[in-house]
Amino acid sequence: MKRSSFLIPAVSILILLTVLFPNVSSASKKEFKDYEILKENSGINAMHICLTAPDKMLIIDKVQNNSIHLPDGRPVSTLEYDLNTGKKRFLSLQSNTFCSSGGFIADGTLVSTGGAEQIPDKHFKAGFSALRFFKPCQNDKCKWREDLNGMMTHRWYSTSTTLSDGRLFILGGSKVSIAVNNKTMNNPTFEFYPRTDPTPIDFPFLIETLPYNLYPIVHLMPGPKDQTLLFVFANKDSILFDWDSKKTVHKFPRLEGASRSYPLTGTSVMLPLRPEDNYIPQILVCGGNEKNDTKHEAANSCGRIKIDLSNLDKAKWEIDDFGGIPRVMPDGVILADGQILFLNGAKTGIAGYSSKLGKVKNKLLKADNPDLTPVLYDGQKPKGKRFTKLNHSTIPRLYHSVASLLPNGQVFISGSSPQSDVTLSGVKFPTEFRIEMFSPPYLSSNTARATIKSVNGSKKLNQGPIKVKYNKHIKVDVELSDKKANFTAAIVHYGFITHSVHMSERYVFCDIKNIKRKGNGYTMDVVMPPNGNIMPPVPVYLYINNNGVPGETAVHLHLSK
Ligand SMILES: *[C@@H]1O[C@H](CO)[C@@H](O)[C@H](O)[C@H]1NC(C)=O
Ligand SMILES: *[C@@H]1O[C@H](CO)[C@@H](O)[C@H](O)[C@H]1NC(C)=O
Ligand SMILES: *[C@@H]1O[C@H](CO)[C@@H](O)[C@H](O)[C@H]1NC(C)=O
Ligand SMILES: *[C@@H]1O[C@H](CO)[C@@H](O)[C@H](O)[C@H]1NC(C)=O
Ligand SMILES: *[C@@H]1O[C@H](CO)[C@@H](O)[C@H](O)[C@H]1NC(C)=O
Ligand SMILES: *[C@@H]1O[C@H](CO)[C@@H](O)[C@H](O)[C@H]1NC(C)=O
Ligand SMILES: [Cu+2]
Repeated sequence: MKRSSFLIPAVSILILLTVLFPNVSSASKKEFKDYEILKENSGINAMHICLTAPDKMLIIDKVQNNSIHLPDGRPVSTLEYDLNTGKKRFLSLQSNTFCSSGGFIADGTLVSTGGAEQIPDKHFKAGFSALRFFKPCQNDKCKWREDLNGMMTHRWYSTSTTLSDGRLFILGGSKVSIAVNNKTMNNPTFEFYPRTDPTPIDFPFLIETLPYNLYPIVHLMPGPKDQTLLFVFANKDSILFDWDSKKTVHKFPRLEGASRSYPLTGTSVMLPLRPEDNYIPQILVCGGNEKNDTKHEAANSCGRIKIDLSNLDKAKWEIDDFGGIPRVMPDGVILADGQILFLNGAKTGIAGYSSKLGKVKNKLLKADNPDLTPVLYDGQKPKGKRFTKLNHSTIPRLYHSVASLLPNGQVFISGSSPQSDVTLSGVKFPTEFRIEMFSPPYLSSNTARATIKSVNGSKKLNQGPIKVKYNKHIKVDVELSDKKANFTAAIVHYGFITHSVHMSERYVFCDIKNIKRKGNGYTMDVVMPPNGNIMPPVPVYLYINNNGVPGETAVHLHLSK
């Protein structure tokens, strides 16, 4: 019980009481506060995060003047945070991870890609072409392994995306750390990990989209097994790219209005994929700014495009507002029920520091008027009815802040570091180490939450991912008192999260067959998606929802051929 709950002990006891005495549930449910600030903070800035186990958040900062140190005296730049206990396990790296990217590969290893310049006085090497490998483990012993020249070129602010074959596609970036990309420093190429080509491969789209094209948005296109297509968006433009033939196969119309890429940073999510819609994708791009201007109001707009590959000429952007709130540097988190939570960021300005890295404190703010109010987006509703404003937070989350869904349906929120180095006081927006657990509205619903008891015959849940295969039916047993249960099932990959880009984030609904009442619950067959283009062969979490309310905890699975 304790393992699957990320709450402070007092709340855990209430949850336990709920399980033992379901009738007191309405009393305990009120304990899901909208924002709970955890007792233990992150210790370093959560510039990049990635859930590597159901209760382990891997946090990656840049190399900066953190007050916690490794045994060798260097500042900690990465650690594993235990969501149950708040314990931090410090990890060591030799290279600078400043503004890097990452993603999982088929064997379940997280690969961190790129970074920035060396920091000689802190004994960190350049991370521009580094690859770093983290293979999650059950014994708290796993460490980073590094290959300082694992990539063929320098990549700062590049994007990594897991492909259907379980490789990583690493795109773009600049050759140095830079306030706005330019022709000289641009790296308009891509490469794969594991490497298959002798040189980086040209990607002219990243020349056409200068200067606002860093951290390009990439979504793996769902489709048949041997399809090899990516949707790539930068600035205001987007294409379909075939990574096998290495050719652009379609150019979409321009998304008019704001620029959406760094430093005029917006965000993007692919809406949940549904078997009943033949997995036809719809992509949402929201926020950003029209002008490279620290005082200019951010964009209150979103574009949404449906991409039916059999009728590409019909793919047009539909413009919506952004829930009535202008927002630059938003995070887009697909929640357990498939709705999208947009949060973090600011109402005015752009991303970045105002001064050169490591020199002066940021007196001149690049962004201001923090967006404390998240908006919820229901993609199934008609335009004009999709957004709802939620309760506001009290903590500004500006440049270098993050958010991720968790297996228990809550959202992990951390970071904010708009200064060039750790600055805890004397500035309007200090470096922020506090972690918030946000409870979406479904956690205050009165609907009973299912508890998954076994998956494909295994009762050993969330102690390492359970291997499952594409296209197969897996038997899932749940405990649930509700006699009129209304189930949906989904598998979710949270991805690698940094700078408003949720790399490889993906939500796929699964068909359910043969639902039967069994004991004090149900048994059912959940159908895994057909192939790696629907969900790549990576670690995912299985959610069983009742009337859209997620179960007590999702279960860690690993899809493979
Ligand atoms: C949202 O805020 C209102 C007013 O402060 C409060 O009554 C309500 O409980 C909050 N919702 C949640 C889920 O905490
Ligand atoms: C780093 O922090 C130490 C104290 O923790 C302080 O003395 C030093 O000035 C800081 N360095 C920079 C570059 O901010
Ligand atoms: C590109 O940026 C670099 C680094 O900031 C700068 O030195 C260079 O002059 C810029 N080049 C152009 C063509 O703007
Ligand atoms: C963006 O604005 C900054 C000042 O904030 C300026 O130094 C820079 O040249 C501008 N870049 C472009 C491409 O307009
Ligand atoms: C269920 O587990 C068995 C081994 O116990 C395995 O052979 C089978 O492929 C698994 N089913 C799925 C859907 O992965
Ligand atoms: C079942 O739950 C879904 C939400 O997940 C809802 O849209 C649907 O209306 C519900 N069906 C019934 C019969 O209540
Ligand atoms: Cu950055």
